[in-house]
Amino acid sequence: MKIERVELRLLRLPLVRFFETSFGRSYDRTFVLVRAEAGGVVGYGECVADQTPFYSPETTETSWHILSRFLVPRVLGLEIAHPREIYPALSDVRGHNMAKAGLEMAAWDLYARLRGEPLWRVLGGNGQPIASGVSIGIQDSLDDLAERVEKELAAGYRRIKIKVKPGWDREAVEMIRRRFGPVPLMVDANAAYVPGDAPRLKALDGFDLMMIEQPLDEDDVRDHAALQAQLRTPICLDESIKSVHIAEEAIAMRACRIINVKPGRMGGFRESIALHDLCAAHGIPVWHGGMLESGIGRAHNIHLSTLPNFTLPGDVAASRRYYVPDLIEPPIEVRSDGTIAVPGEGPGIGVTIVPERVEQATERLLVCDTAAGAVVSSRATEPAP
Ligand code: OSB
Ligand code: MG
Repeated sequence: MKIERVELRLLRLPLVRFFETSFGRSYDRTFVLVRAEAGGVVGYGECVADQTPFYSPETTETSWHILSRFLVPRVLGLEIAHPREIYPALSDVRGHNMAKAGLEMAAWDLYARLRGEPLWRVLGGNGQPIASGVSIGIQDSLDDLAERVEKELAAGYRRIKIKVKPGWDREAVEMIRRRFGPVPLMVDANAAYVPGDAPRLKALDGFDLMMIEQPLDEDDVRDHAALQAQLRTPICLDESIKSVHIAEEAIAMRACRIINVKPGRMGGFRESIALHDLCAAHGIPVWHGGMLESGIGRAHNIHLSTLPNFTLPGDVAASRRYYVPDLIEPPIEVRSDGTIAVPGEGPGIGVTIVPERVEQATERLLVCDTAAGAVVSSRATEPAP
């Protein structure tokens, strides 16, 4: 397969409802959509870098820069037998895993479509429905939080995750246990605590949480190990796990008992599969994280979630929690048993993208074509009203 043309689009989509984490509140999502073409067939990838460098150092603009200036030129016209060759072909570019993943995942979708196969099959999954959980952001009040939890449990989701930070942790968990009983519950701190907060985190030990996600800084793998030794609740690492190598060290140090897989954070599917396999070999269960993806990135996540070691419900939920309308039709739906079916409208990611909605959300467009050797056209548009 030879990628002959790549289109980058900067899209902006308003969120149905704001999403707040320990690092801030968002009302919309701006991201780069990658469209790769070979032999008249097209594949898509969604780059999950955010407008702000608060979850990771990458942003929408750094991903645009790295993709257009360094990554796309490395794969355009490159003859490859399999998309697993993409990540190594980008290895002289250090870091920028989200930018790499956007392009690499478009190549996997393209490869599956060229073969006429669903993405899950080329990834090594089983294509069965996945168990879905929700990530509920920090709210203005505990009553607002209770309302959100009630709504998501009624929708059937298999576990509730709430975002926490110092000052919005124990009280929130206590309220949920008091009002909703022993529902599957976990918390995600997005690195909001420091090692000195250990007593505060130990105070959560009595609430039978499934796990505490990323309490400390992403570089504090050893501090996570020290914290895990004091906690009964399993620690799950998210931000820290930026490579298979770091995951090996974290597992060896017992810094976590669970790992969250996000292809954007890992640099794409190749490294995500390697992480999945490493965890399986060490008895570490994994679940699929979310980055507020549109239906396109969401579809990728669902396919990967059908690999066998994804034994815990992920943050891959229905479209309607994020974007109405979504970029795809029909939207991703959760069923009353809390599962999501793998989209199967055709090969690859198996969703139908609505071109007018993509066009409407486009703020910038860049087309790179092998025929012309480089960029053949570029257009900047005003944000859609
Ligand atoms: O830490 O998992 C996270 C969203 C943006 C950035 C980081 C995270 C999240 C979520 C939302 O928790 C998951 C989702 O619903 O897509
Ligand atoms: Mg997280």
